[in-house]
Amino acid sequence: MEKIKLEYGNIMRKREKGVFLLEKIKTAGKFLLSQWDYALFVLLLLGKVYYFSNVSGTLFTTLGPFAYAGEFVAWLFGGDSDRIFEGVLLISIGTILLGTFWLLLLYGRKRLFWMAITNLVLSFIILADTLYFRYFEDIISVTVLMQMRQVGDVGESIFALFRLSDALLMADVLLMAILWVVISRKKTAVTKPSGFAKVGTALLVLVLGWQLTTVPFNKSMEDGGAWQFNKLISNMRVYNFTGLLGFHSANITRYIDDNFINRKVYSEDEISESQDWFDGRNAERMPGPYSGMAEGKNVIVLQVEALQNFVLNREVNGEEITPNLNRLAQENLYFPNFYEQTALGRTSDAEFLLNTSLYPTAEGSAYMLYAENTYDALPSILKEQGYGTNVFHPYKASFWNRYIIYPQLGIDTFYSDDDFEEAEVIGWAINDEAMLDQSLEEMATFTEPFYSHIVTLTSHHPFEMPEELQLLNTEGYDGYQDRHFKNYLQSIHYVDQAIGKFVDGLEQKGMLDDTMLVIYGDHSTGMTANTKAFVEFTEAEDPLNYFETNKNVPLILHIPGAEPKTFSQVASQLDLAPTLVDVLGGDPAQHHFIGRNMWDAEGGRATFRDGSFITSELSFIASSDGIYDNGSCFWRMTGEAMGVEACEEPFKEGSKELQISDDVLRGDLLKKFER
Ligand code: GP9
Ligand code: MN
Repeated sequence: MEKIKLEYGNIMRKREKGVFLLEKIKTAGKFLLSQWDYALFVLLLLGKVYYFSNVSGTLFTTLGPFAYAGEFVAWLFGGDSDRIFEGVLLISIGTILLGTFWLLLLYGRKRLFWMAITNLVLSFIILADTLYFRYFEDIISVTVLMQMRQVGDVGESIFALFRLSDALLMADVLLMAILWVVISRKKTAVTKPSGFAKVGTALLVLVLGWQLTTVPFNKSMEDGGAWQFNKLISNMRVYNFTGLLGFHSANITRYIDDNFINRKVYSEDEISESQDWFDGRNAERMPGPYSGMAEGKNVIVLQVEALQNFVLNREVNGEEITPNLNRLAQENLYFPNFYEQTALGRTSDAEFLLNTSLYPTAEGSAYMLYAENTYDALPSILKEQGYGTNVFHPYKASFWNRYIIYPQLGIDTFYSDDDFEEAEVIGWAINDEAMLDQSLEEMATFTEPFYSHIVTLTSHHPFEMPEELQLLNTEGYDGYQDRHFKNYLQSIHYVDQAIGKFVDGLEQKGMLDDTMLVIYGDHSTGMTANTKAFVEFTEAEDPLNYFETNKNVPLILHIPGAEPKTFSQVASQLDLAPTLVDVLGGDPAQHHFIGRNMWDAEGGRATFRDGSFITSELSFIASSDGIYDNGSCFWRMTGEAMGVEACEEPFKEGSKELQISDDVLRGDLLKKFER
């Protein structure tokens, strides 16, 4: 009897335990279910960022919801489902969770209130980005907000871009507000959820959000994205790795980091030391032989994508690669020893060198990183001399942040992709021939004098041309391992024709005699020592030749009335602004240019971002570890390797210039100099 009783008690206890556990699960389940409002809120926000991705034509995900769920589960169990990482879906969910998980700690009216506020803020950001994108093809960054004065001018047009569907982005905010008012009036008792359940759920969501944000982000960084993310080509490129909310937090973090946490504050002494350096440089300036010769003339600067000097005056199967540039070089002033100094900012760095005569930054594009700075820029200087200033470039205005920095540099009008009429697209944009033709037609209507900077694009890597425009006979070049070199020749041959037509057009319109024309290449082709054909063609087998060939771009100057002449001195993109100001009748010594007058045959030196340099006698190739002693110094005449001591003097001068330039940018020093 005793035994039976005991067993009965055991069973009862077990049963009670089971019931208790069941109760717990039920409460937990109930609690989770009661979070449906939060889940709905997350879904709504996800829908909104998806809306932005649709408007901006960017990739949200490549899979439909079911296929996605399938692949996701497969991935969770160790499957190799990389497609779930395509687009910004995962990171969008992750960042939404990170931004909102704290709402789970609240309940009842309080939660609804804060949910409505969060919704208002986030929805407003998404709406603002949507409208902004329609106009600028860009996301609103801190820099954009800082430059609101310029953006303000187009404010009206932005609102004209409002679509009825955009109202959906804000509709639920209104609903939430109404709901809140209704609930506030009713005095219903709400049961307080257990603190454990609240905190547990919030923590769970926080961890989930963190994982969904960092796993896809780290993955894309490892897959080669880090370079693009850090280089800051454009905000939209960053967005592709972070999603919309992620973009804003990365952008704000970077801004705070640069401007507050890691900001170098320059003392009065440092500022005046830097100013003294410029004074010293200006004291050395001498007027050149063409000083003032083009005063009052129009200026057209033709910056040609990836045009290098090695193609000039060279033939393939008996045919000139660049007959037009060869002719122009022969009939005008030609600098065969002109070097490009761009760094990570590629085309934008070449523009920056021309405009400011400062070095590009080592961290990324100055156009992106220092768009708010004060500059002593060529377009502004010419503006003061009565010039109308403009840029023609048939690509997205937001690329390289051009539309933001141009007003800062003194550019009045920027003709970007939408301002050109439709024409055959080659590579990234409408072809150079059409672009140059349309630009010329527009220039012919300008009040004189004008300054036009044209940035071409057809000969962009990978240099592919449509069959019918491959007009150079490259027979015999087909056998090479890769087609890059052959494509490059075809592409440059085509661009050369387009330039020829453009110059003929200027002549026919009677504009050439009133115009100073400047033609140069922006940077190297990106072909490396592995491109056998390129190395063979340029005889760049040894490191010195390879180095010099890659940095060498042509410079041709047409100054009305000047006799043709070839200048053998070393000059660089940094020297463009002071040289042009001098020829145009201004005084470069009144400005803050690091470059020199190109006519100074003795002092020519091209220093590159890593400290390497070329002078008429010496070439120094800096070592990638940054240690001076590990670099290589050459005597150029013979190609002989020297001890590094022989290169020390020009290296030090160049390094000083790089440091001055970096200080000017980091400390926005031009604003602080006493003028
Ligand atoms: C696009 C163009 C790109 O606007 O500047 O050229 P890149 O910088 O890649 O040489
Ligand atoms: Mn370029």
